[in-house]
Amino acid sequence: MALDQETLEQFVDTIQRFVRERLIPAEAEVDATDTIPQPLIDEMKAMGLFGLTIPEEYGGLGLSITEEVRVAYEITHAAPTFRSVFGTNVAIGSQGILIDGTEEQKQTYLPKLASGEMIASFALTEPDIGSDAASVKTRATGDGNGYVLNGTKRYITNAPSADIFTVMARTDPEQKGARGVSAFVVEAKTPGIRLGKPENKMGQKGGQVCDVIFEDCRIPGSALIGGVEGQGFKTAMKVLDKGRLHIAACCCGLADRLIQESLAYAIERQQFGQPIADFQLIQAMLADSQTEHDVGWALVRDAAQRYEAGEKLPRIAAEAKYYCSEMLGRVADRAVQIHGGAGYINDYAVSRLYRDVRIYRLYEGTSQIQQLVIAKDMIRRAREALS
Ligand code: COS
Repeated sequence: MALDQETLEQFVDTIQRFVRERLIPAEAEVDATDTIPQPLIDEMKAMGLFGLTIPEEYGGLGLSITEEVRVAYEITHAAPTFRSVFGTNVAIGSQGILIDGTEEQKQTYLPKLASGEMIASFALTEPDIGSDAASVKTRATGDGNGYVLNGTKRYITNAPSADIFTVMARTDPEQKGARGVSAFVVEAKTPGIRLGKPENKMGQKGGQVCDVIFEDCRIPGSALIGGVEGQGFKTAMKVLDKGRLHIAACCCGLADRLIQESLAYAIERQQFGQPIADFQLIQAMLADSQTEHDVGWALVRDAAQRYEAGEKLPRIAAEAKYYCSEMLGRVADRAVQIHGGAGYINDYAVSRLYRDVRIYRLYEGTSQIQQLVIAKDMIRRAREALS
Protein backbone atom coordinates (compact mmCIF):
# COMPACT_ATOMS: atom_id res chain seq x y z
CA MET A 1 0.00 0.00 0.00
CA ALA A 2 1.35 3.41 -0.97
CA LEU A 3 -1.11 5.40 1.17
CA ASP A 4 -2.19 4.76 4.75
CA GLN A 5 -5.85 3.81 5.11
CA GLU A 6 -6.96 7.21 6.43
CA THR A 7 -5.28 9.14 3.60
CA LEU A 8 -6.78 6.77 1.03
CA GLU A 9 -10.27 7.25 2.49
CA GLN A 10 -9.83 11.05 2.44
CA PHE A 11 -8.71 10.88 -1.20
CA VAL A 12 -11.71 8.70 -2.09
CA ASP A 13 -14.02 11.19 -0.31
CA THR A 14 -12.53 14.03 -2.37
CA ILE A 15 -13.08 12.08 -5.60
CA GLN A 16 -16.68 11.21 -4.64
CA ARG A 17 -17.38 14.90 -4.01
CA PHE A 18 -15.71 15.89 -7.32
CA VAL A 19 -17.81 13.30 -9.18
CA ARG A 20 -21.05 14.44 -7.50
CA GLU A 21 -20.57 18.20 -7.56
CA ARG A 22 -18.44 18.84 -10.67
CA LEU A 23 -18.47 15.94 -13.13
CA ILE A 24 -22.03 14.57 -13.11
CA PRO A 25 -23.55 18.07 -13.51
CA ALA A 26 -21.29 18.60 -16.59
CA GLU A 27 -22.12 15.30 -18.32
CA ALA A 28 -24.98 16.44 -20.56
CA GLU A 29 -23.08 19.48 -21.81
CA VAL A 30 -19.95 17.43 -22.52
CA ASP A 31 -22.04 14.92 -24.47
CA ALA A 32 -23.72 17.68 -26.47
CA THR A 33 -20.60 19.75 -27.20
CA ASP A 34 -18.04 16.92 -27.52
CA THR A 35 -15.68 19.00 -25.38
CA ILE A 36 -14.51 18.74 -21.77
CA PRO A 37 -14.25 22.19 -20.13
CA GLN A 38 -10.63 23.16 -19.35
CA PRO A 39 -11.41 24.16 -15.71
CA LEU A 40 -12.42 20.53 -15.01
CA ILE A 41 -9.15 19.28 -16.51
CA ASP A 42 -7.22 21.78 -14.37
CA GLU A 43 -9.02 20.51 -11.27
CA MET A 44 -8.05 16.92 -12.19
CA LYS A 45 -4.42 18.02 -12.41
CA ALA A 46 -4.60 19.77 -9.04
CA MET A 47 -6.06 16.62 -7.46
CA GLY A 48 -3.10 14.54 -8.69
CA LEU A 49 -5.24 12.34 -10.94
CA PHE A 50 -2.71 12.38 -13.81
CA GLY A 51 -0.06 10.86 -11.54
CA LEU A 52 -2.08 8.24 -9.66
CA THR A 53 0.16 5.31 -10.59
CA ILE A 54 3.47 7.10 -11.10
CA PRO A 55 5.84 6.53 -8.14
CA GLU A 56 6.34 9.37 -5.68
CA GLU A 57 10.02 9.67 -6.62
CA TYR A 58 8.83 10.81 -10.08
CA GLY A 59 6.21 13.20 -8.72
CA GLY A 60 3.13 10.94 -8.72
CA LEU A 61 0.95 9.56 -5.93
CA GLY A 62 2.42 6.08 -6.38
CA LEU A 63 -0.81 4.18 -5.75
CA SER A 64 -0.59 0.42 -5.52
CA ILE A 65 -2.83 -1.56 -7.89
CA THR A 66 -5.38 -2.21 -5.12
CA GLU A 67 -5.58 1.53 -4.48
CA GLU A 68 -5.63 2.30 -8.20
CA VAL A 69 -8.68 0.08 -8.82
CA ARG A 70 -10.49 1.73 -5.89
CA VAL A 71 -9.88 5.19 -7.36
CA ALA A 72 -10.81 4.03 -10.89
CA TYR A 73 -14.06 2.61 -9.44
CA GLU A 74 -14.98 5.91 -7.79
CA ILE A 75 -14.12 8.22 -10.69
CA THR A 76 -16.19 6.16 -13.13
CA HIS A 77 -19.35 6.97 -11.22
CA ALA A 78 -19.21 9.92 -13.63
CA ALA A 79 -19.34 9.49 -17.42
CA PRO A 80 -16.19 7.60 -18.44
CA THR A 81 -15.01 10.30 -20.83
CA PHE A 82 -13.71 12.22 -17.78
CA ARG A 83 -11.43 9.33 -16.77
CA SER A 84 -10.11 9.21 -20.32
CA VAL A 85 -8.59 12.68 -19.93
CA PHE A 86 -5.98 11.35 -17.50
CA GLY A 87 -6.47 7.63 -18.20
CA THR A 88 -3.66 7.28 -20.70
CA ASN A 89 -1.18 9.07 -18.38
CA VAL A 90 -2.14 6.75 -15.53
CA ALA A 91 -2.39 3.51 -17.49
CA ILE A 92 -1.39 2.54 -21.03
CA GLY A 93 0.49 5.74 -21.99
CA SER A 94 2.95 5.81 -19.08
CA GLN A 95 3.30 2.19 -18.00
CA GLY A 96 5.61 1.11 -20.83
CA ILE A 97 8.17 3.66 -19.62
CA LEU A 98 7.55 2.75 -15.98
CA ILE A 99 7.73 -1.03 -16.43
CA ASP A 100 10.52 -1.35 -19.01
CA GLY A 101 12.03 2.12 -19.54
CA THR A 102 15.57 3.22 -18.72
CA GLU A 103 16.18 5.46 -15.70
CA GLU A 104 16.82 8.36 -18.09
CA GLN A 105 13.47 7.80 -19.85
CA LYS A 106 11.68 7.65 -16.51
CA GLN A 107 13.29 10.86 -15.27
CA THR A 108 12.64 12.69 -18.54
CA TYR A 109 8.96 11.88 -18.88
CA LEU A 110 7.32 10.56 -15.72
CA PRO A 111 7.34 13.81 -13.65
CA LYS A 112 5.68 15.72 -16.50
CA LEU A 113 3.11 12.95 -17.01
CA ALA A 114 2.39 12.89 -13.27
CA SER A 115 1.63 16.61 -13.16
CA GLY A 116 -0.42 16.54 -16.36
CA GLU A 117 2.01 18.94 -18.04
CA MET A 118 2.47 16.22 -20.68
CA ILE A 119 -0.11 13.81 -22.12
CA ALA A 120 0.92 10.30 -23.17
CA SER A 121 -0.82 8.04 -25.71
CA PHE A 122 -0.36 4.35 -26.46
CA ALA A 123 0.08 3.58 -30.17
CA LEU A 124 -0.24 -0.14 -30.89
CA THR A 125 -3.32 -0.54 -33.14
CA GLU A 126 -2.96 -0.03 -36.91
CA PRO A 127 -5.40 -0.04 -39.84
CA ASP A 128 -4.75 -3.77 -40.43
CA ILE A 129 -3.59 -4.72 -36.93
CA GLY A 130 -6.05 -4.88 -34.03
CA SER A 131 -6.40 -8.15 -32.13
CA ASP A 132 -3.38 -9.60 -33.97
CA ALA A 133 -1.11 -7.18 -32.16
CA ALA A 134 2.12 -9.12 -32.80
CA SER A 135 1.87 -8.42 -36.55
CA VAL A 136 2.68 -4.70 -36.25
CA LYS A 137 3.57 -3.23 -39.66
CA THR A 138 4.85 0.21 -38.67
CA ARG A 139 8.58 0.12 -39.38
CA ALA A 140 11.44 1.52 -37.30
CA THR A 141 14.46 1.34 -39.58
CA GLY A 142 17.87 1.71 -37.97
CA ASP A 143 19.63 4.85 -39.22
CA GLY A 144 22.97 5.89 -37.72
CA ASN A 145 22.39 5.99 -33.99
CA GLY A 146 18.64 6.42 -34.35
CA TYR A 147 15.59 5.11 -36.24
CA VAL A 148 13.22 6.27 -38.96
CA LEU A 149 9.53 5.53 -38.34
CA ASN A 150 7.03 4.88 -41.13
CA GLY A 151 3.45 3.68 -40.69
CA THR A 152 0.00 4.55 -39.40
CA LYS A 153 -1.45 3.99 -35.94
CA ARG A 154 -5.25 3.92 -35.66
CA TYR A 155 -7.87 4.93 -33.04
CA ILE A 156 -5.25 6.39 -30.71
CA THR A 157 -6.91 7.74 -27.56
CA ASN A 158 -5.84 11.28 -26.59
CA ALA A 159 -3.60 11.56 -29.70
CA PRO A 160 -4.82 15.11 -30.52
CA SER A 161 -3.52 16.37 -27.17
CA ALA A 162 -0.58 13.97 -26.77
CA ASP A 163 2.95 15.19 -26.15
CA ILE A 164 4.46 11.71 -26.30
CA PHE A 165 3.46 8.38 -27.84
CA THR A 166 4.49 4.90 -26.76
CA VAL A 167 4.87 3.43 -30.25
CA MET A 168 5.21 -0.25 -31.10
CA ALA A 169 7.14 -0.62 -34.39
CA ARG A 170 8.94 -3.40 -36.22
CA THR A 171 12.72 -3.14 -35.99
CA ASP A 172 13.39 -6.55 -37.52
CA PRO A 173 11.48 -7.13 -40.79
CA GLU A 174 12.84 -10.71 -40.95
CA GLN A 175 10.93 -11.54 -37.75
CA LYS A 176 7.25 -11.47 -38.72
CA GLY A 177 5.85 -11.98 -35.21
CA ALA A 178 6.24 -10.56 -31.72
CA ARG A 179 10.04 -10.83 -31.57
CA GLY A 180 10.57 -8.26 -34.36
CA VAL A 181 8.67 -5.54 -32.50
CA SER A 182 10.26 -2.81 -30.36
CA ALA A 183 8.69 -0.07 -28.22
CA PHE A 184 9.66 3.59 -28.47
CA VAL A 185 8.79 6.78 -26.66
CA VAL A 186 8.29 9.36 -29.39
CA GLU A 187 7.77 13.08 -28.83
CA ALA A 188 4.72 14.41 -30.69
CA LYS A 189 6.56 17.50 -31.90
CA THR A 190 9.07 15.36 -33.88
CA PRO A 191 9.00 16.28 -37.60
CA GLY A 192 7.32 13.57 -39.71
CA ILE A 193 4.29 13.04 -37.42
CA ARG A 194 0.86 13.92 -38.73
CA LEU A 195 -2.52 13.46 -37.02
CA GLY A 196 -5.69 12.24 -38.76
CA LYS A 197 -9.03 13.96 -38.28
CA PRO A 198 -10.71 13.35 -34.90
CA GLU A 199 -13.08 10.35 -35.08
CA ASN A 200 -16.81 10.87 -34.53
CA LYS A 201 -17.41 8.19 -31.88
CA MET A 202 -20.61 6.42 -30.74
CA GLY A 203 -20.11 7.58 -27.15
CA GLN A 204 -17.62 9.02 -24.65
CA LYS A 205 -18.05 12.43 -26.30
CA GLY A 206 -15.34 14.85 -25.26
CA GLY A 207 -12.70 12.10 -25.50
CA GLN A 208 -10.33 12.44 -28.43
CA VAL A 209 -9.31 9.65 -30.81
CA CYS A 210 -7.51 9.90 -34.17
CA ASP A 211 -4.87 8.33 -36.43
CA VAL A 212 -1.17 9.05 -35.93
CA ILE A 213 0.82 8.91 -39.16
CA PHE A 214 4.61 8.57 -39.22
CA GLU A 215 6.32 9.64 -42.46
CA ASP A 216 10.11 9.40 -42.38
CA CYS A 217 9.97 10.41 -38.75
CA ARG A 218 13.53 10.43 -37.40
CA ILE A 219 13.91 9.58 -33.69
CA PRO A 220 17.05 9.18 -31.56
CA GLY A 221 18.34 5.81 -30.34
CA SER A 222 17.52 6.95 -26.80
CA ALA A 223 13.80 6.68 -27.73
CA LEU A 224 14.00 2.85 -27.66
CA ILE A 225 12.22 1.82 -24.44
CA GLY A 226 14.64 0.02 -22.16
CA GLY A 227 17.36 0.35 -24.81
CA VAL A 228 16.67 -3.20 -26.04
CA GLU A 229 15.21 -4.14 -29.43
CA GLY A 230 12.66 -6.94 -29.85
CA GLN A 231 10.97 -6.45 -26.46
CA GLY A 232 8.18 -4.14 -27.63
CA PHE A 233 5.39 -6.69 -27.90
CA LYS A 234 6.10 -7.98 -24.40
CA THR A 235 6.18 -4.41 -23.08
CA ALA A 236 2.79 -3.79 -24.73
CA MET A 237 1.32 -6.96 -23.23
CA LYS A 238 2.58 -6.12 -19.72
CA VAL A 239 1.09 -2.64 -20.07
CA LEU A 240 -2.22 -4.14 -21.22
CA ASP A 241 -2.33 -6.66 -18.35
CA LYS A 242 -2.31 -3.82 -15.85
CA GLY A 243 -4.54 -1.68 -18.08
CA ARG A 244 -7.15 -4.44 -18.28
CA LEU A 245 -7.44 -4.59 -14.48
CA HIS A 246 -7.87 -0.81 -14.39
CA ILE A 247 -10.58 -1.05 -17.08
CA ALA A 248 -12.35 -3.83 -15.18
CA ALA A 249 -12.56 -1.54 -12.13
CA CYS A 250 -13.99 1.24 -14.32
CA CYS A 251 -16.67 -1.18 -15.54
CA CYS A 252 -17.71 -1.88 -11.94
CA GLY A 253 -17.84 1.83 -11.06
CA LEU A 254 -20.07 2.52 -14.04
CA ALA A 255 -22.27 -0.48 -13.27
CA ASP A 256 -22.81 0.89 -9.75
CA ARG A 257 -23.75 4.31 -11.16
CA LEU A 258 -26.24 2.70 -13.59
CA ILE A 259 -27.78 0.69 -10.75
CA GLN A 260 -28.17 3.86 -8.63
CA GLU A 261 -29.82 5.65 -11.58
CA SER A 262 -32.15 2.66 -12.14
CA LEU A 263 -33.10 2.38 -8.46
CA ALA A 264 -33.86 6.09 -8.15
CA TYR A 265 -36.01 6.00 -11.28
CA ALA A 266 -37.83 2.81 -10.28
CA ILE A 267 -38.75 4.26 -6.86
CA GLU A 268 -39.99 7.54 -8.33
CA ARG A 269 -41.75 6.34 -11.50
CA GLN A 270 -45.41 5.37 -11.03
CA GLN A 271 -47.34 2.99 -13.29
CA PHE A 272 -50.58 1.13 -12.61
CA GLY A 273 -50.95 3.29 -9.50
CA GLN A 274 -47.70 2.35 -7.78
CA PRO A 275 -43.90 2.81 -8.03
CA ILE A 276 -42.47 0.47 -10.66
CA ALA A 277 -39.90 -0.60 -8.02
CA ASP A 278 -42.74 -2.59 -6.42
CA PHE A 279 -43.18 -4.77 -9.51
CA GLN A 280 -41.34 -8.07 -9.32
CA LEU A 281 -40.19 -8.01 -12.95
CA ILE A 282 -38.40 -4.68 -12.27
CA GLN A 283 -37.03 -6.12 -9.01
CA ALA A 284 -35.60 -9.08 -10.93
CA MET A 285 -33.64 -6.74 -13.20
CA LEU A 286 -32.38 -4.70 -10.24
CA ALA A 287 -31.35 -7.86 -8.38
CA ASP A 288 -29.51 -9.31 -11.39
CA SER A 289 -27.59 -6.07 -11.94
CA GLN A 290 -26.65 -5.71 -8.26
CA THR A 291 -25.53 -9.34 -7.96
CA GLU A 292 -23.46 -9.21 -11.14
CA HIS A 293 -21.87 -5.92 -10.03
CA ASP A 294 -20.93 -7.46 -6.68
CA VAL A 295 -19.40 -10.51 -8.38
CA GLY A 296 -17.39 -8.32 -10.78
CA TRP A 297 -16.12 -5.98 -8.09
CA ALA A 298 -15.08 -8.91 -5.88
CA LEU A 299 -13.22 -10.40 -8.87
CA VAL A 300 -11.38 -7.11 -9.54
CA ARG A 301 -10.35 -6.63 -5.91
CA ASP A 302 -9.15 -10.22 -5.67
CA ALA A 303 -7.24 -9.88 -8.96
CA ALA A 304 -5.61 -6.63 -7.78
CA GLN A 305 -4.52 -8.26 -4.50
CA ARG A 306 -3.03 -11.22 -6.35
CA TYR A 307 -1.28 -8.91 -8.81
CA GLU A 308 0.13 -6.91 -5.90
CA ALA A 309 1.33 -10.13 -4.27
CA GLY A 310 3.44 -10.75 -7.37
CA GLU A 311 1.18 -13.08 -9.34
CA LYS A 312 1.58 -11.38 -12.75
CA LEU A 313 -0.66 -13.77 -14.66
CA PRO A 314 -2.20 -12.29 -17.83
CA ARG A 315 -5.18 -14.57 -17.16
CA ILE A 316 -6.10 -12.75 -13.93
CA ALA A 317 -6.49 -9.44 -15.74
CA ALA A 318 -8.19 -11.06 -18.72
CA GLU A 319 -10.83 -12.71 -16.53
CA ALA A 320 -11.57 -9.44 -14.72
CA LYS A 321 -11.78 -7.40 -17.93
CA TYR A 322 -13.86 -10.03 -19.71
CA TYR A 323 -16.40 -10.54 -16.95
CA CYS A 324 -16.73 -6.90 -15.90
CA SER A 325 -17.07 -5.41 -19.39
CA GLU A 326 -19.70 -7.99 -20.37
CA MET A 327 -21.44 -7.50 -17.01
CA LEU A 328 -21.50 -3.73 -17.59
CA GLY A 329 -23.12 -4.24 -21.00
CA ARG A 330 -25.93 -6.23 -19.38
CA VAL A 331 -26.34 -3.73 -16.53
CA ALA A 332 -26.52 -0.80 -18.98
CA ASP A 333 -29.10 -2.63 -21.08
CA ARG A 334 -31.28 -3.32 -18.02
CA ALA A 335 -30.89 0.30 -16.87
CA VAL A 336 -32.38 1.49 -20.17
CA GLN A 337 -35.12 -1.16 -19.91
CA ILE A 338 -36.07 -0.03 -16.38
CA HIS A 339 -36.29 3.56 -17.63
CA GLY A 340 -38.63 2.52 -20.46
CA GLY A 341 -38.96 5.12 -23.23
CA ALA A 342 -37.11 7.68 -21.09
CA GLY A 343 -34.04 5.45 -21.31
CA TYR A 344 -33.83 6.21 -25.02
CA ILE A 345 -33.83 9.98 -24.50
CA ASN A 346 -30.47 11.71 -24.13
CA ASP A 347 -31.71 13.89 -21.24
CA TYR A 348 -31.44 10.77 -19.08
CA ALA A 349 -27.96 9.71 -17.99
CA VAL A 350 -28.61 6.03 -18.71
CA SER A 351 -29.17 6.80 -22.40
CA ARG A 352 -25.77 8.50 -22.72
CA LEU A 353 -23.99 5.94 -20.53
CA TYR A 354 -25.45 3.08 -22.62
CA ARG A 355 -23.48 4.44 -25.60
CA ASP A 356 -20.42 5.24 -23.48
CA VAL A 357 -19.99 1.74 -22.08
CA ARG A 358 -20.02 -0.15 -25.40
CA ILE A 359 -16.30 0.45 -25.95
CA TYR A 360 -15.30 -1.52 -22.83
CA ARG A 361 -15.96 -4.84 -24.58
CA LEU A 362 -13.68 -3.72 -27.43
CA TYR A 363 -10.63 -1.75 -26.40
CA GLU A 364 -7.56 -3.04 -24.55
CA GLY A 365 -8.49 -6.41 -26.06
CA THR A 366 -11.96 -7.55 -27.16
CA SER A 367 -13.91 -10.04 -25.05
CA GLN A 368 -12.90 -12.71 -27.56
CA ILE A 369 -9.19 -11.93 -27.01
CA GLN A 370 -9.70 -12.18 -23.24
CA GLN A 371 -11.36 -15.59 -23.75
CA LEU A 372 -8.30 -16.71 -25.75
CA VAL A 373 -5.89 -15.56 -23.04
CA ILE A 374 -7.92 -17.36 -20.35
CA ALA A 375 -8.37 -20.60 -22.29
CA LYS A 376 -4.73 -20.73 -23.47
CA ASP A 377 -3.57 -20.52 -19.86
CA MET A 378 -6.06 -23.20 -18.73
CA ILE A 379 -4.90 -25.58 -21.48
CA ARG A 380 -1.21 -24.90 -20.87
CA ARG A 381 -1.62 -25.69 -17.16
CA ALA A 382 -3.64 -28.82 -17.86
CA ARG A 383 -0.98 -30.06 -20.31
CA GLU A 384 1.80 -29.32 -17.82
CA ALA A 385 -0.07 -31.25 -15.15
CA LEU A 386 -0.41 -34.24 -17.50
CA SER A 387 3.24 -34.33 -18.60
N1 COS B 1 3.18 -10.45 -20.56
C1 COS B 1 4.45 -10.70 -20.95
N2 COS B 1 4.78 -11.40 -22.08
C2 COS B 1 3.76 -11.84 -22.84
C3 COS B 1 2.41 -11.61 -22.50
C4 COS B 1 2.14 -10.90 -21.31
N3 COS B 1 0.88 -10.63 -20.93
N4 COS B 1 1.62 -12.16 -23.45
C5 COS B 1 2.44 -12.73 -24.35
N5 COS B 1 3.74 -12.53 -23.98
C6 COS B 1 4.94 -13.00 -24.66
C7 COS B 1 4.88 -14.52 -24.82
O1 COS B 1 5.44 -15.15 -23.67
C8 COS B 1 5.73 -14.74 -26.05
O2 COS B 1 7.10 -14.64 -25.69
P1 COS B 1 8.21 -15.66 -26.35
O3 COS B 1 8.23 -15.30 -27.82
O4 COS B 1 9.48 -15.28 -25.63
O5 COS B 1 7.72 -17.03 -26.09
C9 COS B 1 5.40 -13.52 -26.92
O6 COS B 1 4.95 -12.50 -26.00
C10 COS B 1 4.34 -13.80 -27.95
O7 COS B 1 3.21 -14.30 -27.26
P2 COS B 1 2.01 -15.06 -27.98
O8 COS B 1 2.57 -16.08 -28.92
O9 COS B 1 1.05 -15.51 -26.92
O10 COS B 1 1.38 -13.89 -28.86
P3 COS B 1 0.16 -13.95 -29.85
O11 COS B 1 0.58 -13.39 -31.14
O12 COS B 1 -0.46 -15.30 -29.81
O13 COS B 1 -0.82 -12.85 -29.20
C11 COS B 1 -2.72 -12.10 -28.02
C12 COS B 1 -1.49 -13.03 -28.08
C13 COS B 1 -3.73 -12.38 -29.11
C14 COS B 1 -3.34 -12.37 -26.66
C15 COS B 1 -2.25 -10.62 -28.11
O14 COS B 1 -1.83 -10.32 -29.42
C16 COS B 1 -3.31 -9.62 -27.69
O15 COS B 1 -3.48 -9.36 -26.49
N6 COS B 1 -4.03 -9.00 -28.64
C17 COS B 1 -4.97 -7.95 -28.37
C18 COS B 1 -4.28 -6.64 -28.45
C19 COS B 1 -5.05 -5.54 -27.80
O16 COS B 1 -5.45 -5.62 -26.65
N7 COS B 1 -5.25 -4.48 -28.56
C20 COS B 1 -5.88 -3.31 -28.06
C21 COS B 1 -4.98 -2.17 -28.35
S1 COS B 1 -4.77 -1.08 -27.05
S2 COS B 1 -6.42 -0.10 -26.88
